[in-house]
Amino acid sequence: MKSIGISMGLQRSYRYGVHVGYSDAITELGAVPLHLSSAAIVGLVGGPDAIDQYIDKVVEGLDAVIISGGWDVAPAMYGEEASEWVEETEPARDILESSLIRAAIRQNKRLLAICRGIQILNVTLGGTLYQDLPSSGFNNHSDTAKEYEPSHDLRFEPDSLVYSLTEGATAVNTLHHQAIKDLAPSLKVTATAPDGVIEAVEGENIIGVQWHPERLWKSDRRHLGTFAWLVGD
Ligand SMILES: [Mn+2]
Repeated sequence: MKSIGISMGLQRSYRYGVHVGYSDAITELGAVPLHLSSAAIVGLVGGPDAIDQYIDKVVEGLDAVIISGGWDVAPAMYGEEASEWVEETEPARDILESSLIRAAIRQNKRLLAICRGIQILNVTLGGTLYQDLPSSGFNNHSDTAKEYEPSHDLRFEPDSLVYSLTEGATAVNTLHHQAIKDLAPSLKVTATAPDGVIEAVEGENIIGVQWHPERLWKSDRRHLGTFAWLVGD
């Protein structure tokens, strides 16, 4: 039985948490979800190398990793000052997830990065983010009234993995106010929104999506496809 790591983050009530749709998807597919929070690394001494060594051991025990949604990535992670539009951040989570991403890539484990996940993925691999979409000239991508249903269309690269996995579902929910700006060199864009916002990227054993399939698959099974890829052989 496969074990799938799922990152989680601080909630506004100062409890660690993550939407149940991620773990339910993994359970539905016959694998075991294991949640990972920044509490795993805050007590480690020895700096970044010690964190990477520890997380490398953690990932050795996993078959694949989900980097989940959450608060904003701290702009310091991509060398910028935070603008007035940046909301809550959790710097320890940025460090945890960057380390998980590097370990998964080193070990050729599959990686599914969702919402905040696609953003920290891009930053970890050398890219940057729009700190806020509406104030950067894009549409509002935070449609919380449609958390569990499609809100905007997608334009897929037709030969992409994510297009084949989602079986023609061309509209998605949208619960983000940041997005990829400069793309990391090792990633390619495989879907965009009508206003040009990057909505999916792929790399070797990596899929990143800006939408939330964990909140769509129970009403539309096509959105289980990316999780099925993650758990598959
Ligand atoms: Mn969107």
